[in-house]
Amino acid sequence: MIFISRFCIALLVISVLSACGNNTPASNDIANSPTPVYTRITEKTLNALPTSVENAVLSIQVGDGDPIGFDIETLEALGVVEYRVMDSQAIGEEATFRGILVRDLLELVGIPAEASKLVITAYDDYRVEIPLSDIQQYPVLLATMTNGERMGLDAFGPTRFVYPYGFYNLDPSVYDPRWIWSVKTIVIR
Ligand SMILES: Nc1nc2c(c(=O)[nH]1)N[C@H]1C(S)=C(S)[C@@H](COP(=O)(O)O)O[C@H]1N2
Ligand SMILES: [Mo]
Repeated sequence: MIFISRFCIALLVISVLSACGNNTPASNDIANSPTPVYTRITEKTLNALPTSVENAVLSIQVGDGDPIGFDIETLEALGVVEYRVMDSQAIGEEATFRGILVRDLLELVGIPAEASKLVITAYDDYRVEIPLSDIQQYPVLLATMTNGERMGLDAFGPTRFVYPYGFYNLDPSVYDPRWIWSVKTIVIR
């Protein structure tokens, strides 16, 4: 009898321990989302600003500084992550977006202390302003791939801002316009 109850306690201890060690993934974001938002695909290998990029798809400008051109490969050298999200606006269904965290791009180029927003323009001349707080709070993507494919201008590329809808409570009337596609210039102001 004693043997059996000891055995039961041992079983209980083992099951509790294994449940604890169950590797429940913690949120990978600064602002707490109930579930981890993104999966990391590659690590960062880029640590210096690119110079004389030939096939730049976009430029980023810090204040009144010179625009810094980035090609897709250089952007992706910041480390690629992905998440799946409903894209009701452009594609009209859920899609897996792969790209870099805008946060990582800003960290590379540097954010002036007085800066408060990003002013972004697209190849179709659409323009939107995004508060820097978005980038700090949410894992906003600069996507370079949708469902495993590069995006041409006709597929909302070559790069596109993607917000983690579904992981956070983001009001579409505020955030839909911030899903800017075909990004041409980003100015930190
Ligand atoms: N490049 C670009 N991105 C854009 C837009 C655009 O016209 N051009 N429209 C924005 C707006 S206002 C919204 S609501 C969403 C969806 O636009 P849609 O409803 O015109 O498809 O994408 C945003 N991103
Ligand atoms: Mo819109």
